[in-house]
Parts: sequence; C-alpha cells; structure tokens
Amino acid sequence: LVSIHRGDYRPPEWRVPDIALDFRLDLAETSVTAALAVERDIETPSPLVLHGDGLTPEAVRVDGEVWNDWRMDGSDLIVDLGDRTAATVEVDTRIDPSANTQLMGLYASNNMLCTQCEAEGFRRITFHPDRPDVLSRYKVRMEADKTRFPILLSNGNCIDKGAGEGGKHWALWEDPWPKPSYLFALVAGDLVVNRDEFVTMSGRKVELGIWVRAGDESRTGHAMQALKNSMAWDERVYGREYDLDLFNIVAVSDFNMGAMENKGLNIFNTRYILADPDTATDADYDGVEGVVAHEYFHNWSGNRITCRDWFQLSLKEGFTVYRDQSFSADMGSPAVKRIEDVRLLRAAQFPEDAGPLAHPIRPDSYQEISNFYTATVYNKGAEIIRMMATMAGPERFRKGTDLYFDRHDGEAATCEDFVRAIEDGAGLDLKQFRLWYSQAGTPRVTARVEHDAASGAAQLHLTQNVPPTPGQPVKVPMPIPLRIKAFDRSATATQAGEQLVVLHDAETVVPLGQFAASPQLSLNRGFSAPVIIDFERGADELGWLAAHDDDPFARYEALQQLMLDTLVAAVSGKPGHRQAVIDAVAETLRGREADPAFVAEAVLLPSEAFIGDQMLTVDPDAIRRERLALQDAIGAALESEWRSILAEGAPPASILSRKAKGGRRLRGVALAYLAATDRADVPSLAFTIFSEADGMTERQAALATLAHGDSDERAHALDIFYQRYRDNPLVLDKWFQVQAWSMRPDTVDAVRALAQHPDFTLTNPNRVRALYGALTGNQAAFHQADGAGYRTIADLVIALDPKNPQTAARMIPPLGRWKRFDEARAAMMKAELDRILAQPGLSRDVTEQASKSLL
Ligand code: B3K
Ligand code: ZN
Repeated sequence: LVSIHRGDYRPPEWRVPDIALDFRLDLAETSVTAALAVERDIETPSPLVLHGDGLTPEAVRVDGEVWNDWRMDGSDLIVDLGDRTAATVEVDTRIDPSANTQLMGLYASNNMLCTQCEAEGFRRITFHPDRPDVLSRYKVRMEADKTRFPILLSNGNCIDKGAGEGGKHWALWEDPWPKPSYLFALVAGDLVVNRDEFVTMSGRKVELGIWVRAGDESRTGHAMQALKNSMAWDERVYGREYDLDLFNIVAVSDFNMGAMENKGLNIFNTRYILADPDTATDADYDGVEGVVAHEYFHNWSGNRITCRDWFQLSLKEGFTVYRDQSFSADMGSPAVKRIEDVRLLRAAQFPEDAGPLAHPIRPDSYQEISNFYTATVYNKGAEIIRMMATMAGPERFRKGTDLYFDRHDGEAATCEDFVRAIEDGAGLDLKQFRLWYSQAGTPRVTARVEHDAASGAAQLHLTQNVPPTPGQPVKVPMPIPLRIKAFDRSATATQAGEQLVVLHDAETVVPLGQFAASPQLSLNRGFSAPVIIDFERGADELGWLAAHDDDPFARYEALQQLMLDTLVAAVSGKPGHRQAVIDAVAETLRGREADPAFVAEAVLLPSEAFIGDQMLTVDPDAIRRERLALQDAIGAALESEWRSILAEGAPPASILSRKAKGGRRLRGVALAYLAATDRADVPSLAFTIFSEADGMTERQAALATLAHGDSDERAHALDIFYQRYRDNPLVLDKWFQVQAWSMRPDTVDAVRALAQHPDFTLTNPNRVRALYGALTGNQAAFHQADGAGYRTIADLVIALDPKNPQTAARMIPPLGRWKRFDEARAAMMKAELDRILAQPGLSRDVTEQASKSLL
C-alpha cells in the first residue's frame, strides 16, 4: 500500500475556476458530463491529471472538439493539453448509484439519490483533481423522472427549472461561492420539506428547508430550532453570518457518518435530524442539536476557509467540534456538557492515543484518509483549540479567530495558518504550543503538594511526560495549561482564587501560598488540558473535594477518582474506599433538586473500559464483577434514595428543559443502581416504567435495565418494543443495541443470532453500528475469554469490507488493543487481525487499519 506523506505536498499544477456538471439521473444508470474550465498554474506544460475511482471515460472533449490525446494511468485520466495554458475539458461518464454500497460518491438510499464526497468521493462521480485546494464555482444541471424524483437539489441557488421530455424535469443550480469538490452535493427524490426562515444580523432573509421522507416531517422541529439557534449563535459569538439565500438539509437513512457540511445543502444521517419524544431519547435530542450546529458552523470553519490538504483535517474538524461544544454548553448546562465531552474523549480518544493507531491531530502520513476521521483529529483537536482559548481568554481568543476568518477567507488553509492567526490576533506566543499538532500520545502529569509546617508555605510539584507512540519514540515537553486552586479546608472565609499555570518544562514548581495545614488541591479544573493526572490523594481528600470544590467539573472528577481508586483496588484484590464512595454519592445526591443532570453524571460509576484503562493488564471479568459489586453496595446503601427518585415520577416527555432532562437522566441512574441489588421487585418496577413511559428516554432506560437480566418481563418488553417500532428504523436500532449492551453472559451468542434476524442488514451503517458497535463497547462481552467476541467482529469486517470498506474499517480498532490484555486474549485478537488480512481483495481502508493494529 502507498503511504501519502504530509511533507510531499505540492500546489496544484492546474486550477479549475469553473465547473459545469450535467446529470441525467436514474437509480441504476446515471450519466454525467463534467465540463472543467482549467488553467495552468505553472510555467512548464504538464498534462492534466484527473482522478477517478471506478470510472471509464466515454468521451473526452477539449474546447468543444473530440479529443484523443488522453490515456488512463491506473484509475486516473491523463489529458495531454499540449502547451495550452487554459482549456475547457469535458468528460462523459456513466455510473450506477444503485450498486454503490460504499455510500461514497452518488448512491441510492430508499429510492432517492444523494451524494457523499468527503474526502475523496467526488472522483467516483466524475474525473477531477479531487483535492481540497482546488476551488471552483459550480453550475449543476440535473434531469430526472418527475414522478420518482420530484425534488432536485444541489448547492447554492436554483436559478432555473423546467419540464423535459418523456415525463422528465430538470433544474439548474448555481453556487456563487468557490468550493472544493468534497463540498459538492446533489439530492433527487420524493421528499417533503419543513420550511422556515432566518433573518441574518445584516437583515438578509434566508430560506431554510429540512427535507425528509413523507411522514417524517413532524419530527424535524427540533433540528429546525437547532439550526436557527446555531445561526444566531455564530453571529453573536464569532461574528459569522450566513452567506446564501437558501440553506437546505436533507436526511437520509443510509449514511456512513453523522452528517456532511456540503455548501448550502447539508446531508444528514436521519439519526441526527429526526426527533420526537416518542421515538428519541433526551440524548438523541442533544445529538441532533450538536450535529446540526456542527455542520452549520462548518460554513465558516470548513467551507469559507477550507483545508489545503487532508493532513490539515483538524483545522476544520477540531475547531468546529470546539465551536459545537461551546454552542451546546450555552444552550444547556456548561458543566454537564463538559463532563460528557471529557467522558467521550476518555472513552474514544485516550485509547487511540495509547494504542497502535496513535497519530498526532495533524498526521504525518496515511494510506486511506477515511481512516483519519478519528477521535484524535476531532475531539483531541477540539481540546487543543480549547487550550488556546483558555490561555488567551475569551476577548483575545475572539480577536484571534476574527483575524483567522479575515485573513484566510476564500482560501484552503493549514493548521499553521490558524495557529499564526491566533498568535497574531490574540497576542499569544504559541511557538512551543505547536508541538500539540505534531506529537501524539496523552501527556501524563504527576502532581505532589509539599507543605512546610514551620513556615506554612505550600508548593505544587508537577512533572510531565509524553509517552512514546508508533513512529515517535522520544517526545519533548509541551505547554500544558492547568487551571488550579488550593483550598484551605479549615477556612471559613472565601478562598483565594483560581490560577492558570502553564507547564512548559519537564518539571515545574508552583508556589501556592501560606496554609495552616496542607491545602486541598483542585487540579486541571474544567479539564483545561487533555492529560492524565497522576496525583496520590486519599479518600478523605477526594470526598472533601467532591463535596466542596466550587468547580462542578472538579467535583465530578473527585468523585470519579474516588470510585476509580476503589474499583481498581477491588480488581486487584485490595480493599478500597467503599464507604467513602457511598458517603460521597449520598452527599452529592443532596444537590439533586437544584441540578439533577449534574448529579446524575456525578454519581455514575466509571465505565468498565475506563477502569480497564487504569490497569497494566485489563481483566474484563474482574472489572465487571467488582463494578457490579460496588453498584450493588451503593444501590443497597442508598436504596430509599433511589426508590424515592423513582417514586417522584418522570417529568412529561414533551418537556425538554434542562431540569426535566436531568430528572429523567437521574431516574435512569437510580433504576440501574436499584437493579444492581437484584431486589425481587426490580423487573416488575422496570416493566412498569417501561409500559407507562410517555417518551423514549424512560422507555429505553427501563428496557436497557431489563435487558441485563433474564426475567419474563425482559422478553415481554423486548417483544412489545419490537412490535411497536418495527417500522421505525432508528428505534429498531435501539432494539438491537440494548441487546448487544446486555451484561448477560450469552450476549455474544445473542449478537450472532440477531445478525440473522430479518431486520438486520449489512447495508445500513446505523444498523451495523447498533449491533456490532454496541458489542465492542461492551467490554466483558467483546473480550469474552473464548474469543467469540473477537471472532464475531472479524467475521463482520470480512463480510462488510466488500460492500462498505469505510464502515468495516471503523470496527477494527477494538481488536488492536491486544497489548493491554493477557497473553491468551492478545493471541486471539492478533489471530483475528491476521485472518482479516489474509482475505483476498481487501480494501485499502481495512488493510491499513488491520496491519497497523498488529504493530
Ligand atoms: N466532514 C464530515 C466528515 C465526512 C467524512 C466521511 N469520510 C462530517 C463532519 O465532520 O462534519
Ligand atoms: Zn465536521
């Protein structure tokens, strides 16, 4: 396989200022004529190289004349233009969208046609340089059968339309903004629209449309509100206004990712558009809001300023994730949002950084770029933007982003451009900070407080270490901004304030001031840096911080650390601080009236995977056993609390206030704690909640609880749920998912059986993720001692790769964590990776992920 290297970047030799595309659309046979106006950008004549993927040119014309001076080089079309410096090159191709199971390029989903071009899907539609630094103005003509495809959409504005021959109609779309090919989109189908409008800060009216299949329009209200909120927020917080008269969103069922930010025509996975209380949980609602915002924000951070090359992906993704996180924090609870984001970072990114697929947020090489849409590029990328924002403060950070947007508008930029704009605009020195772009691995910071009883002086000793990662054996210290605060436990008066300490060196000593006794230290408040902190603290200290810290994130962290210490001790057969955990949970629950959402997050035990991440060798069975034992102990000790939370009743599902959502979340946690005690009435209690639920949050939580057990109520509830929602694919996904999440010992067998269910299909990525993604997230099941979990995932990868390599490749990383497990498990995991690699005709996506996972 060929590796592409960041250092090999060369500017394009030919620019393509204008493109006219002509589509004669049909499900099985679509013909495309692409007319590229090309201009040579270098002195010496050089042939025009146009990438294709699965295409054959049917005809090539140059300036209107049939042209024979072309050849194929692999899948590339090379057109020799002699010494011309400009020309219009026309190429005819024919594609079959109905056979496109990769869901890249132009494909069919539920009898509609849609596109996905990022990163390199445009070359599956027509021959093109297909690189993000080639920007063009697009004119798109689409013609299709009027009955089957009444709606024809593309980027920009519809400038003309009309009737064609033989029951056909056509539309002409024009996008005035030059864009790279990955932002091209078209949709043709029988769709209905939810229309609204937004008036921008300069008073321009923008027509908004969310397009779905008939029957789904009643579930688009939340997405529409999220869109309008996002538009207003980006004006207020970043000064960014929308720049077209039209903004369309289309929801499709078969989609590899969450959504796509095509200029003026976002295409979404239905899962991030459709929501009503009966079918979507509160978490689903938050997902819709966050993804709608994310794609909208790309209009500036991604579309107006795009990436020079794919190594710069975090330029748009890290920044846009940071922007959508800030938006969601503003729309809801900043503390809870921060907890959720950090939980996700630790669940998805830390393991990536610690494993064979570790890469910097700006990678140095890749074989298949689709494999680099990772938690590192997205979520760690967002953390790196956040650190700059923290060091600059809000006003100066805004000056930096203003300068960035101003300086690079209309360009294909680099991460370096962004950092320089923040440096210049915010007045920060980011020389050493750039290391965060080039060094992979999660830094570890050790902390120790020294208190001199005689003088009263307290000092914080910090050391940092960035661990080796593949290809980067030796690292240097990076700037690590830590928000810290030292508490005097005996003080009755207001405590001294917080300070921001930026570690630059391997070792740093921070004077904390005078204290009668050693102070309680709150460190990395708000998770100001994406690092792991090693800080020996007793149960008493953590319990105190969990109750008294004035930073809610730090309170959450203290309680989590206390739980984690206790669980890790228990797994290694040592006594932990069980009573201290129970006391701290009880204390935290006292705040539930005021902020139920925060309390629900704070009292939740760390996940099995996160407990495993703390251990040298992960013991999945002991972790499950000890986590359940602690859950049982907390469940029993605070039984009356959990019961009264459940007895209070659920807030009506139609109310989506912060408080109502928090209340429901806490009820789910209460039910899980109670269930861990195995009290005899739990199944009937859960079944009652399930049956009486007026919305999906409660219904799903009760079903998930039942799914762990083997009661009659379990089978009954699963059956009711299936019968009720069998025609709703997004809800049916939940039915598959809760069964794959189950802590029952037969879950791997259940997953294998569910894969044979008539409603299971490999052609829908959501369904695949619902079943198999849930299995890899279920640590004890996936790592079942006989290796059946590994075999199941490898079988899936092998079966899915020929159809959809992108989604297949995404299932591989869990198999690559073998170094963290005992020899027997590691050997089985590696054997499955070998078995995958032995398949003939494997895709580049899967080959890269599986072979790197063995290193
Ligand atoms: N930019 C898209 C990613 C699509 C990549 C597909 N391989 C979604 C997003 O981050 O907004
Ligand atoms: Zn994005």
